[in-house]
Amino acid sequence: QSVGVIPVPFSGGQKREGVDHGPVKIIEFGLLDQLKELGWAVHFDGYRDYTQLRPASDPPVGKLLNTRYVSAVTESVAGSVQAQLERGALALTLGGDHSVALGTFSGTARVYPDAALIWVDAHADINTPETTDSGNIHGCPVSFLLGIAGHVQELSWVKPCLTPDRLVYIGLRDVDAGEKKILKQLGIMAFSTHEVDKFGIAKVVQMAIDHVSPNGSRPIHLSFDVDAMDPSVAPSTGTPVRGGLTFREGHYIWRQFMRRGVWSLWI
Ligand code: DIR
Ligand code: MN
Ligand code: MN
Ligand code: MN
Repeated sequence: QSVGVIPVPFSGGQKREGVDHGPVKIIEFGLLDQLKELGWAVHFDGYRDYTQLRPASDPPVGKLLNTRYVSAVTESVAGSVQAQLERGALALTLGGDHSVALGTFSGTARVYPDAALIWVDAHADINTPETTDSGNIHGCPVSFLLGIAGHVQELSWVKPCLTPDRLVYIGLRDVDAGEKKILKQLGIMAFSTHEVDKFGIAKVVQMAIDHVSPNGSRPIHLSFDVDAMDPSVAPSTGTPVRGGLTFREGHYIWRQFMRRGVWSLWI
């Protein structure tokens, strides 16, 4: 089994520098060797300099910040993910901030149009250009993927490629008011940390998979925001939220997805 590792050292989807160091650090700490030890054939093309895609001028589009930059980077990432999947590999994207999921899921949907999305995060990242308070696109990717963001010319390469029934959340505990309305309106299934306490992580993961991929019928894209984890185990995130997943709960989720689909990790 082959895995294509795609590092995306990018932080333009939010305001804090540093999240862009994630992929380099993860690889420096030995990810590629660890994957090889687990028996994976590892495909790694090295680092791309995404800063070259930074436009000279990138004024706000409504409330959205760095829209052109995010758009260029994520469109490129979509192509990289698509290329790995087309050669039959698993795509493992390392962010970077979560705006990059615009690229990872869009690239996945090009190859697997019925793909489901499991979003592990303290946040729902389903703000629209209207509901966002921060203007950070890392809080908005899901609304663009669902096609409920309205038309944003600068991000028009992103096509609606997800439906509410193919989306499920695990780990939510910091959801904006506008996001709560959207989740309710669209009937999106979400397991907050409350449900993790109530049912245990094993049952939650099973229910999540059964919901988006009944009888294993759909390929699954796992989008894992490291802020889903408790800050005591994963402090290096731009937006820590207390009360997160334990080290073992986080590991449990990853183990259950081994060989099930397409992974990505966000800092
Ligand atoms: C917040 C934070 N809801 C926003 N989102 C984060 O900016 O829209 N997502 N941190 O991971
Ligand atoms: Mn996120
Ligand atoms: Mn984030
Ligand atoms: Mn988050």
